Amino acid sequence: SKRTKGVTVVYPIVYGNVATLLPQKKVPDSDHTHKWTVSVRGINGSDISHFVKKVTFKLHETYSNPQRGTFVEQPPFEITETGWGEFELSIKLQFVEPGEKPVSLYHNLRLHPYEEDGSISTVNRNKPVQSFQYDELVFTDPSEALYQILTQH
Ligand code: SLL
Repeated sequence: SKRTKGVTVVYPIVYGNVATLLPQKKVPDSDHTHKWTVSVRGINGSDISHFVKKVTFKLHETYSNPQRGTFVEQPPFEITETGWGEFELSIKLQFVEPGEKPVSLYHNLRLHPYEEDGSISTVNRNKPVQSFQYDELVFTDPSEALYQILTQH
């Protein structure tokens, strides 16, 4: 639909991961040590599907092809995998208005409980690890339809 003029809408989001240590030998014939979930949400876990149509999670090249670029078209926008290492993944958001440019976010997947000096904590080894960041999506002159969607929630 028609674009607004001179309008900026800022929408707060939270994205990141939780990770837990797998019980040993949980994934047969693999060296996977952790189970993790990467997600993107609104503040306080709120749903963003009123304006987000599709989220594509792009994983490290050590993941096999079908898993490497996984897209999600329904909330919750998250994926759960197992693995052995940390890496930077991208999270691409596509919006319900096709004219609105996709936005890519980058997250460093975290599996290990780090101490302040950067070493891996052994005492906290069995506790779930969380790494989330707050960010803002900035829409400049969104379509009038998207403007309505973003501001009526
Ligand atoms: C590292 N630079 O060496 C990082 C890369 C990649 C982690 C970590 C693959 C799992 C699978 C996986 O966990 N990759 O093979 O399905 O630490």
